[in-house]
Amino acid sequence: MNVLFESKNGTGYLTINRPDKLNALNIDTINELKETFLKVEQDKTIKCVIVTGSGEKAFVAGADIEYMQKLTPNEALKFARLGQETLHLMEVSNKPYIACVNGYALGGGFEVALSCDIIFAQVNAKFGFPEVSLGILPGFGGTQNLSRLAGKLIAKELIFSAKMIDAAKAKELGIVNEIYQTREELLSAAKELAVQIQKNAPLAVGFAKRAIVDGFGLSKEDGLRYEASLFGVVFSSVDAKEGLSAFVEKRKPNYTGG
Ligand code: CO8
Repeated sequence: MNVLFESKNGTGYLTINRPDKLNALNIDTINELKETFLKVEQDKTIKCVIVTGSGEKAFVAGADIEYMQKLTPNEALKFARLGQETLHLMEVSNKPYIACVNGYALGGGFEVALSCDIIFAQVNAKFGFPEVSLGILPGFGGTQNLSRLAGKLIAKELIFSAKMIDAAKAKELGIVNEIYQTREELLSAAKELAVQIQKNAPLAVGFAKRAIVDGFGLSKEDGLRYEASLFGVVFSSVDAKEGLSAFVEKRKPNYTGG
């Protein structure tokens, strides 16, 4: 299995698992990722997902170069579309995805992290887009997602130069939420955040994600209208009634997801 998945107490733990190849994404790994994301969507008990890589050295060192080398241009285009569609499943999901970047996050690996909602990094993390040094360009959404997250100037500098940056620089550029010293600290911080997210009303968290992710491409005015329409829908939910009543009645809310 190139992708390991288990769920415990409402949190899904997804591990990209080809440590001998620094978790490089070949077609089997992309297909397994896609299957896993689709399963997560169907499982109502999973409220949040943590994504990491196997081994000590890498989150994901990119798309599998040996695999890509054998592709025809048409197959490469299809591979890029499959990778984009697969990673996009995290963005269209209402469940928050937390990347735990434990080492190299290069090319397609950086793109996996950029498709997550929160990025935590271990101090040894290295981010970069080496593609142009290989004669290709990012193809799993990197040009779009990095410029949206960090701005076009930063995206152009990193993508044109193919240079790697460390976790501290990535945090300075707003690409990383927090940095942790050890892998244990990294995973336990992600778990703690997942627990904190799960205490909240799932529909409200999901709709807040929609407002931020889908609203990003809209004009401010349209974004505000979109936010208000989502607010109206969430306001009619069982959990909204429960949350507001619990506050007034000075008790803890009991959210059911309705
Ligand atoms: N693909 C395939 N194998 C890889 C990859 C990769 N991306 N990265 C590492 N490996 C393999 C190595 O070949 C090696 O295998 P083996 O032991 O069988 O020789 C093993 O993993 C360990 O790697 P190294 O010995 O190289 O480890 P080092 O610690 O010396 O170096 C590096 C670590 C710096 C991360 C180095 O491995 C490296 O430069 N890797 C390639 C990084 C890279 O260029 N990534 C970007 C790939 S392109 C991409 O992601 C495009 C995405 C969009 C695709 C669009 C579809 C067409």
